[in-house]
Amino acid sequence: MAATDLLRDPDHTALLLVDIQPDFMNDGALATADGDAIIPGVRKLMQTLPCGVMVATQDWHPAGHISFASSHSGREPFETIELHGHEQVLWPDHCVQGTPGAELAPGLPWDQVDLILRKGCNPQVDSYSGFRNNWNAEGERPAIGLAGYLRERGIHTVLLCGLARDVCVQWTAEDAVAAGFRAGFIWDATRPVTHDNDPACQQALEAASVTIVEAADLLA
Ligand code: VGL
Ligand code: ZN
Repeated sequence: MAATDLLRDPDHTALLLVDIQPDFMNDGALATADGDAIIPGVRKLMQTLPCGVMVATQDWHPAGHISFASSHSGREPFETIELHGHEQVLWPDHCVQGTPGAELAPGLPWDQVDLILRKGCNPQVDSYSGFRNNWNAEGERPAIGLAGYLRERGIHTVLLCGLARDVCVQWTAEDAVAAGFRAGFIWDATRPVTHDNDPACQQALEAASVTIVEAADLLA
């Protein structure tokens, strides 16, 4: 799908701002590759992209969250374990509820956002996507309300930006398509936690029918 097709119907299009929080930015607890660099582009999108709804997600973990390496004795950040039958990366402590690193990043017009949706609040389950938690002990990925919200607002297309490209933005985009939305992934308004994941990330997005676009294509 061409970028211009994604913007055919601004009233029915939402901008999703995924996890733009200090802990994912330069010098953050779980820094992406130059996350700071997306801020001017995201600001421009928030100010000028014609869309009916803006939603921000916020990674929001209780202290001692199961995804933290520090919660597993003898484990280091970025090791993987099996959790509820699936591979789980163990992360450095990040986005702990109420801490400065968990706030929405400074320098963006958050007042204009319609909905701020917090995720990752269950101490025993991780949550990458803004639509669903990762798998729980019952092998389910319970939805957290975003699809219903967007549908009630008449949205059929979502445009995604934020952090991290290869984790939460990717999972949110894939789940958006699975929930029946058209999805555009604004590549240059994202940054990865793992740089060599870019080809795999692109492939996964294409396989999921997510359209990869550049901000300039949408603002032209
Ligand atoms: C994220 C790892 C752990 C993200 C959140 O926002 O991409 N990554 N928690
Ligand atoms: Zn997290």
